[in-house]
Amino acid sequence: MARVQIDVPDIGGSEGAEVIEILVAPGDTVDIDQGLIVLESDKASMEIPSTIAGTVVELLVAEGDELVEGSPMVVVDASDAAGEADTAAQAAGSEDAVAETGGASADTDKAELDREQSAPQSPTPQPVTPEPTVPESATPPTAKPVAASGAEPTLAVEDHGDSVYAGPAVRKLAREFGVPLAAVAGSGPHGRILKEDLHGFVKNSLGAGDTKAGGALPKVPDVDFAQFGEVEITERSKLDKLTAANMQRSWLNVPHVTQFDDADITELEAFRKSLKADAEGRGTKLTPVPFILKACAVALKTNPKLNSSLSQDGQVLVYKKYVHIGMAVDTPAGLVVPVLRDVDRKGIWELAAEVQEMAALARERKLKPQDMQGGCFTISSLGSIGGRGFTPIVNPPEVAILGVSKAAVQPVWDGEQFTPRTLMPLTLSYDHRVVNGGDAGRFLTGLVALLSDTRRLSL
Ligand code: CAO
Repeated sequence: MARVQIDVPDIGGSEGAEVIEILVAPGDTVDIDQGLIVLESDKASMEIPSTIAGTVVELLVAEGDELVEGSPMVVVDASDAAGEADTAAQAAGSEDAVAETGGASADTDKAELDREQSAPQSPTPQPVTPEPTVPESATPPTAKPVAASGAEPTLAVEDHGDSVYAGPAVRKLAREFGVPLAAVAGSGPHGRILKEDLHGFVKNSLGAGDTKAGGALPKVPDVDFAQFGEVEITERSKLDKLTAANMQRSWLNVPHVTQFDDADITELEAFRKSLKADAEGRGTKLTPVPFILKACAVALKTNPKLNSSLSQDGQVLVYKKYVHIGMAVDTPAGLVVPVLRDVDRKGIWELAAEVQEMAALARERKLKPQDMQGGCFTISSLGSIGGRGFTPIVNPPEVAILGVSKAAVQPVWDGEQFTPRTLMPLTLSYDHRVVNGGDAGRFLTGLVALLSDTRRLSL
């Protein structure tokens, strides 16, 4: 009897690879090319095959171990004649001895090898001197001839744990999808599971709303509310349905973070109220919104990342040199967001008139599609409605949105005493793929400074 230690072959690259699956157990008989363990590195998953036929005597690894080339994996006992011949030949590294076996081709599925690009070098078997301890009941191994070029890794292997036939690439994909391979019907030779089988399984599961396979959104079940009391069912407006789809798309795609602050608008309010008569004379109304628009335009110019958009593939940022700002308008038909153009180039009176005009058009449903396009940033002001704060949802492809809540007079400590100040709560939600906390913090702090001292708007 000869015990042979099989080490990890050249697996390409110096970094280690993790043992993610052990395919054999002590007492198992293995053939040449039969998978022993599956390793996974950052780049690939690969099955490491046995180079000899025999009986597994000892496992030298456990799942989770990090292995490198030369790490001992398994000890195999090759006790029958053919096996010993092969073993001796390989152990000695003798090409001649291998050739004497007839140089027959290894039992490797070449088509699979072509399909799945994971090809570590052959493991190097090393003889182990101590006497083997083979279970008496162990089935004698049946050695197979080895190709003159040495055994290539076999990708079509039997999963001894669950009788699943699949190669490492398919196993890796299944792990990524969270698909239990035992649930997938294989269409390959001998029921082998192919990538196409896995794709089909995932597609069907998504169609059936089966979330166990991963990926699909769990559905909220429909409920017959009439069983609990009287109900009235109404059709949703097209606008409401469109808004719902946009909100969900944003919520699912954009990693949101929301930042909070208060702007001290005491002076701004005094100034604004002093202009009330002027506003009436101009036939308009001066609310805090035009000041907020103007301050946002200045802050966007100073913090251009918040005036950018991310390309769909995430590779580039598009910085816009213009500052068009959307303004959410609450209408009986639903939410609409007309866009005010070139806010950075307009004065407060011009903006005040435009806010009124756009809000009126929105409520009368007279906005044209182009009136709602091209926004770089959005303001959602609930200041006239109330509330102390809310977290708005980013309006992609924009990367940030400002929520404005109702200003209120509050006591503020000035270092010596509490003084009554008018504070306006602001919340900034942003796409954290693009905007970092620092960017958002600088933007919001700058905005608060501008609104707290409107003289800065002219700087
Ligand atoms: N704090 C306190 N008072 C405020 C305020 C604030 N932050 N913002 C506005 N106000 C006051 C205004 O000054 C005005 O009072 P006065 O007439 O006494 O000055 C009053 O509230 C009404 O303002 P308005 O609503 O007529 O005008 P506006 O410029 O403030 O807002 C618009 C215009 C179109 C933004 C607003 O009407 C609107 O539709 N807001 C809703 C936005 C929305 O739905 N967002 C949620 C989107 S997500 O579902």
